[in-house]
This record gives sequence, C-alpha cells and structure tokens, in this order.
Amino acid sequence: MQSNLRKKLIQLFTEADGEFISGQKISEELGCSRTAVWKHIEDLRKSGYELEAVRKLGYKMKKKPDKISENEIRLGLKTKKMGQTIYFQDAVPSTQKIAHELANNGAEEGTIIVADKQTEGRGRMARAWHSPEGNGIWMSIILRPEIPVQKTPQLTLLAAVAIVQAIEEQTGKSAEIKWPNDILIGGKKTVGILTELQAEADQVHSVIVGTGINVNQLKGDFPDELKETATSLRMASGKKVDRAALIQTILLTFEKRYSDYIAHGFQPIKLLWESYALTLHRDLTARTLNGTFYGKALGIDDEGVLLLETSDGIQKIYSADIEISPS
Ligand code: BTX
Repeated sequence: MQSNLRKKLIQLFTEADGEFISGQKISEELGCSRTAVWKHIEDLRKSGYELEAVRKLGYKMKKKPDKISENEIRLGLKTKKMGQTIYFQDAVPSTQKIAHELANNGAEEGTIIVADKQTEGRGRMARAWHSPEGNGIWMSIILRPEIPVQKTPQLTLLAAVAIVQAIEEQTGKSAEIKWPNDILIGGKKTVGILTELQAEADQVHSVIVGTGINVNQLKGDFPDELKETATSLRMASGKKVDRAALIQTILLTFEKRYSDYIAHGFQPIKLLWESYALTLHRDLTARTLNGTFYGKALGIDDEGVLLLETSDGIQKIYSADIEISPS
C-alpha cells in the first residue's frame, strides 16, 4: 500500500476512536474504490492491526499493533514543538549518540530520536542501559534553552516530573522520583534519565535529554542482574501499555513543564518535583566522585542541587548515586 494512503487510513481509524467508519466514507476519504479499501484493510491486518468488519456498519479498529514508528508517534500528537521532528529507527547503538550528531548539525529544539532497540544504550558514567527490542521507550529530546550552563541539571528534574505525570495519566500508576534521575514504582527502577550537554564556556548549545522507560517487559525479559531492582509499567499495572500513545503523552507533559520553566523559572518545577520525590526527609548514602556522604535529605535548592544534612553540616550534592536507608 502506498505509504500516504496507509497513513491516511490509520489516521481515519485513530480519529474515529474505536467507532465504525463506513466503507463508503473510507473510499471517499482515500479517493479509491470500495474493493481497494478492502485490500488496504487486509494490508493493515497483515501488519498487526485488529480491524473488525460488519456489514452495513463498515470497519472499526479494535487494536493497534504494539509497534512504534514515526507515523504512530506523529498521528494524534498534540504538541506544538516537542516531537515535531522525529527520527525513528528500529535499531541504533544509542539515541543519545544520534542526538549529539543531529544537534551539532543544527537540529531544531524539540527534535526527538526514538529507537525500538539500542545495542549500546548508556546511563550515567558510561554504565550500560538495557534496551531490548519491542518493549521499551528509548528516546532522546534535543533542547536549546537559553540558560546558564550551571542550571542545566534542572532539566533532568523537569524531565522526571513530566514523565511521572505522563505515566500517571496513561497507566493510573503513581511513580516516585529518586534524586536526581531515577523513576521508581514500588521501589524498583522503571525509568532512567540521562541529560547531556553541548556547551562552551558559558553558552549552552544544546541539552540532550535521554529517557529509557521499561514499558512492556515481563520479569523474564530482564537480565539476572536487573531482575530484583527493575520493573516495567506492564509489570506494575498488570496491563500492556501502548508505547506510541505514551510517547505522545510524555511529549505533551514535557512541553507544558518546559514552557512553565522557560516562562517562570525553576520554582514551579521544584514544587512539583518535591511532591513526587522519594528522597526527601530520608536518611541516605550519597556516593559521589568526591567521596561518600551520609545524612538526611533536606530538599533541593533553587539550582536542583540536593542538600544533605550530615554530621559535619550541610553538604551540597551535585551528582551521586543514592541509596536510601530503610526507614
Ligand atoms: P544510571 O547510570 O542512573 O543507571 C544505570 C544503571 O541502571 C545500570 O548500571 C544498571 O544497574 C541499571 N539498569 C540498566 N538498564 C536498566 C533498565 N532497563 N531498567 C532498570 N535498570 C537498568 C540511567 O543511568 C539513565 C539511562 C538513560 C537511558 C536512555 S535510553 C535513551 C537514551 N539513549 C541512551 O543511550 N541512553 C538514554
């Protein structure tokens, strides 16, 4: 099927939102015969769409395949900027790597890079991020904020807030943020965020926010070393989650929080972040490159830095791995 006809047909079904559309209407919209409509419907079925046909009523879409593609992300996307340019590939080493290249070549703010699978997905400090095929969201967003370099870690916190809100909206599950970049459900890691920077001296060229979300994995899909510490949205909610729809919700919540941030600064994000934070007022261990600190988390400051009350006074934590002591 020609790709624009296919796109139009999927769009018609998406807009019909589960209601029947008559064969007549489809043939008018696509500008083809009723027989050709039937052939196009068969093609969609072969690609995994569940379509019901009832005489006199027409066709309705019961289920989309759990597949992500540029079209799936674009159709129904309600943002103005985030995700308006989409680079989708089935498999890449790392979406961060591609985002850096595109950002260097002048990609616009809001450009996203999404892959169904990463072979060299990475976390902080060159750690590996397990990114298998067909189950997760592996996405990088290019931003070009006009902010000083030292404020860019705030964007990690902003991304965490937007993703928690999108997860709640889409699955009904509440998630918690562990400073600075983990989102946990029931104490297990569901999302990781990696924020990287292209900047010189005091000028930010771009910020690349990478998010890895475990969506439809089952326990057996995780390697042994992650089985006890990681979970997916499906494991937490008991339901499969439509990845393309979740990407759309994330892009919309992200756009809202980002425009709040650009207009009003970090304060509104800070308040939201604190309401989702797991780490506040708890005793914890912070392992940093400058040593290990123990203390009570007092909160975050206006730059998004964690304030830890230790026996030697208040310690500012800029970057660390956090372990929360049992309460
Ligand atoms: P992080 O350094 O906080 O976490 C990395 C650690 O998390 C690993 O050492 C491992 O213990 C654990 N881990 C690895 N994979 C998973 C997983 N799928 N689920 C739960 N735990 C896991 C977190 O770094 C930042 C991750 C960002 C990933 C995105 S995906 C899109 C973009 N492209 C890319 O290469 N990275 C980002």
